[in-house]
Amino acid sequence: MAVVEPAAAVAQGSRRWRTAAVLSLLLLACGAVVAAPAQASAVYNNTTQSYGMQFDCGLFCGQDFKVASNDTWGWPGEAGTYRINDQPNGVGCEADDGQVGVPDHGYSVLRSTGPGAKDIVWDDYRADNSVTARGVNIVVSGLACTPLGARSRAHVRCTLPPRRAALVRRWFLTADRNHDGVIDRAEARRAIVADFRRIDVDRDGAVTLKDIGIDFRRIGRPPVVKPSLAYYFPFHKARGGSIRLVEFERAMVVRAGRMDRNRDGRYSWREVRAFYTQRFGRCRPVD
Ligand SMILES: [Ca+2]
Ligand SMILES: [Ca+2]
Ligand SMILES: [Ca+2]
Repeated sequence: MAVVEPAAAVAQGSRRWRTAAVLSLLLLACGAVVAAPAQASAVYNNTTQSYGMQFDCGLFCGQDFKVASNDTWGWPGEAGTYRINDQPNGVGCEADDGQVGVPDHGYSVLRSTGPGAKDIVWDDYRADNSVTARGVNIVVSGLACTPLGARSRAHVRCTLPPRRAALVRRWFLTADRNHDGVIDRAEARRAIVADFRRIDVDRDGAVTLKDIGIDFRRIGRPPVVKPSLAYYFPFHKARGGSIRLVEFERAMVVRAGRMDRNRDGRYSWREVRAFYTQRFGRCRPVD
């Protein structure tokens, strides 16, 4: 066994202490990153009607859902962007670009201003319950905001509102890791994996009701979490209490397939912008 001289032992101890301190600081720093609060994107429908909604939480992440009267729907993880797209009710989207979709978005509350499905406003809140937008008007469906309902696309011109365009562009540039202007299959998969990790709030490799509960508590108005994962993730089809990456990826790849117009397995900015313009664009007639 090697004998350590007292002075050397002190120096060695000092080095160990410094190493331990550095490691502790690194762990603390990593912990701070891991513990950074994700924010649920939630919709509180405090109206007398149910509404169909479109939700997007990343370039290849999103789904459509319905939120019933006096009910709540939400998705764990960081901010998302959504719009009402409820053709049977004849409701379109908020009248201006609004605040929905900014990174600090927490939740929205829908309120009735009259008896009809179109008589609603919504208020947007950050996760700390401060208001980002109040009483944003809802536009009746039609050319103004819903190209999906446009009868003749040959006679309308649709564009993405600036804030949403900036958000989608940011998603695109993040996903395009090699900066060649196109997202290939590998880049798309990495983006989907990153989205999955954001919604797997407790990082146990599966998305469960626990993740939803944790994240909803982080916004100041936690709803009662329903005992059905399929309510929050309609693609899940009630097959058990957890969603693994493979299931999430399968669902999101199907969704992304609608984006790949020329079927080459890659996503250009033009294709991505067209997809999101269809979902979130504003249209006006052209001569
Ligand atoms: Ca690329
Ligand atoms: Ca989890
Ligand atoms: Ca393509």
